[in-house]
Amino acid sequence: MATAPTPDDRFSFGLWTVGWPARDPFGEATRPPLDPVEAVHRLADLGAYGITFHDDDLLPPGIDRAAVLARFRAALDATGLVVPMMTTNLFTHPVFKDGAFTSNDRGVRRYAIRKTVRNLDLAAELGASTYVFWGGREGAEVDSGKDIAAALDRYREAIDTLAAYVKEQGYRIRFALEPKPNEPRGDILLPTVGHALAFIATLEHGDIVGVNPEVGHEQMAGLNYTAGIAQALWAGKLFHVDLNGQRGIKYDQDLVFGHGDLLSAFATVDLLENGGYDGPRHFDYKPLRTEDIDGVWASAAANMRTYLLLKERVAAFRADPEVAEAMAVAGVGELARPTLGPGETLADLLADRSTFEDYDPDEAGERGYGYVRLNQLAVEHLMGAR
Ligand code: GLT
Ligand code: MN
Ligand code: MN
Repeated sequence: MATAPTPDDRFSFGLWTVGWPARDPFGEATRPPLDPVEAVHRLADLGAYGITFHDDDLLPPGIDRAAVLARFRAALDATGLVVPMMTTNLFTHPVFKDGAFTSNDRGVRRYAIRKTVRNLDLAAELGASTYVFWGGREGAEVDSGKDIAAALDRYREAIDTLAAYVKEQGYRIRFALEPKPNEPRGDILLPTVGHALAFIATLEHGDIVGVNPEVGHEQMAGLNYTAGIAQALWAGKLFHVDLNGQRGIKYDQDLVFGHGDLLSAFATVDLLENGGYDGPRHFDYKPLRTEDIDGVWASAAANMRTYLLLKERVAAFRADPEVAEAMAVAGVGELARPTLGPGETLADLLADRSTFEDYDPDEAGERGYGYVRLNQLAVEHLMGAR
């Protein structure tokens, strides 16, 4: 049985997750506001190591910043909880209705940069090493109303300007762009991990910019989350992850991790644990609107417990000799071998009759890869049947 979470597991939660009062487009809040200091204590008690937040989650406009920060820092000190990531709210206020860094209104774009710089200073002060950019309002509903090329120019301008600032200040902060295909905008810029990676490749300061892929956001686009973060890892750009659950192509559900596509969550944990990711395991979920405050904490614990149970199941899967055998049959390891031999040139390949003249594609085409058996082994380990 999985042990209880500890700070070594590096589980973190957004303040906006457990603190969501469950107001949705159709109904009022079903839960009272949560004191951020209580969130710190409860998350620490549950075994989390980190808490993350938007500027306005902790410091809404008009609040006594110094007093709130002093209380919050005292709670961090008392519990040992850290702030590994911070981000900016560039979506709630009406000023951002047409976007922040990509609003058609230049004044809005300049304000968005200022708002972000202010919170970057706080992130440096609190020791956050990752700064997330989720551009939920950076998009459009009307094709002729948004010049996409110009919007991408402005997006690049903002990210490069802010990244240059971080470097000038000597902050030890990296940026992580969080893709999402739609909601709240009809279509959002940088809708998938692939779009974000392509955008990052055009940046002047792209060396400190990576991605923060969210399970549900990729699945809303019908994509394979694990494959997406695998490509981000391959590119050296998986700076952070938002773990949660989603059931198919519909609105952004933000379910508990594993409460959507469980087999995919199994593969995700396998990759995160064995693929070289060393960042926080950050949960960006929403406790269901039906839950009371006890249900909120039960759901927070559920994310971590599910992750640890999957980690245990993944270890058993990897240790099973039958799995190793099925992988060998499928040629999983064989793919790591370069297609050309050491020092071999294309001319050598062309001269090698075994690759073409003497190669029998019909015979090679008869090979079975045994992927179904391999997947069934995964399913059985996942179900605790092996
Ligand atoms: C918002 C969004 C999340 C982002 C958060 C960071 S805010 O709740 O739905 O996916 O990660 O800005
Ligand atoms: Mn998210
Ligand atoms: Mn989401």
